[in-house]
Amino acid sequence: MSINVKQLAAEKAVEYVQDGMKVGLGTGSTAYWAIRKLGERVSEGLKITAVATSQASEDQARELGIPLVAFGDVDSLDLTIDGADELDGALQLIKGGGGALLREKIVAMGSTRMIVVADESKAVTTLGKFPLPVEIVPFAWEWTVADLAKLGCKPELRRSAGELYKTDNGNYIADCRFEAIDSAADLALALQRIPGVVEHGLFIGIADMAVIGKNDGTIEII
Ligand code: ABF
Repeated sequence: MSINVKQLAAEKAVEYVQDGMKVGLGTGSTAYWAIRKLGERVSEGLKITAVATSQASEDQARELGIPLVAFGDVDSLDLTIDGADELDGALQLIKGGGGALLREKIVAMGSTRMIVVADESKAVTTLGKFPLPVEIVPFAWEWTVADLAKLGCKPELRRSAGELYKTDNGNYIADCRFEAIDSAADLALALQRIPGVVEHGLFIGIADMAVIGKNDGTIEII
C-alpha cells in the first residue's frame, strides 16, 4: 500500500494545535487532510475555533463539526495550516495554484504562526519552476500583464473551461513563468510597485515551519 505523504505531513502539523486556539484553515489537497484530522480531534473533545481560506475548506470544516467564526469576531489567529505550490529551505513559498492566494495571505499574515504542509515534490532549492500566480484587477489588465513581463517572466492569464478565470474576489490571475527566482524579496517589491497587482503568490517571512511528507514515510521539519 502506498503512503499518502500529504496526509502524513498534514496530520503531523495538526499535533501543534492546542485547546483554545483560533486556527486558520488552508486550502488544497494537503490542507484537506489537516482539516480532516482537526475534525477528528474536535470530535474527541479538542476546543478550537476556526476561519477558512476558501468555501471548500469552510464546507469541509462545517461538515466535520469544527466551530467556525466570522472574521469580524476574531482579531487574530494563533495558527494557520496551509499548503504550498513550492517552498525553499528559507521557508519562502509560492502559493496560489488554487487561485486563493489573496485570502490565504490575509489569513496567514493574521496568524501568530503559520505551518506549511507539503509533500516532498514541493521542496525546491530555488523557487520559480512553478509559475508564480499574481492576482490582478481586470481593469487595463493588458497593461498589468505587460508590466509583469518586464520583470523577466512569461505571464499567462489563467483560464478555466475556456473562460478567463476569476478569483473569489472577482480578479484575474496571471501565471508568471520565471523558471528561477533569484531574489524572491526583490521580486516581491517589484510586483508591489505595479498598480494593477492586487497580490502575488510569494509568501516571504510568513511561514514559521514546514512539515514535509516524504515518499519513504518519514517527515522532514524545516
Ligand atoms: C493552496 O493549495 C495553495 O496556495 C496552493 O496553490 C495549493 C496547494 O495545494 P495542494 O496541497 O493540493 O498541492 O494551499
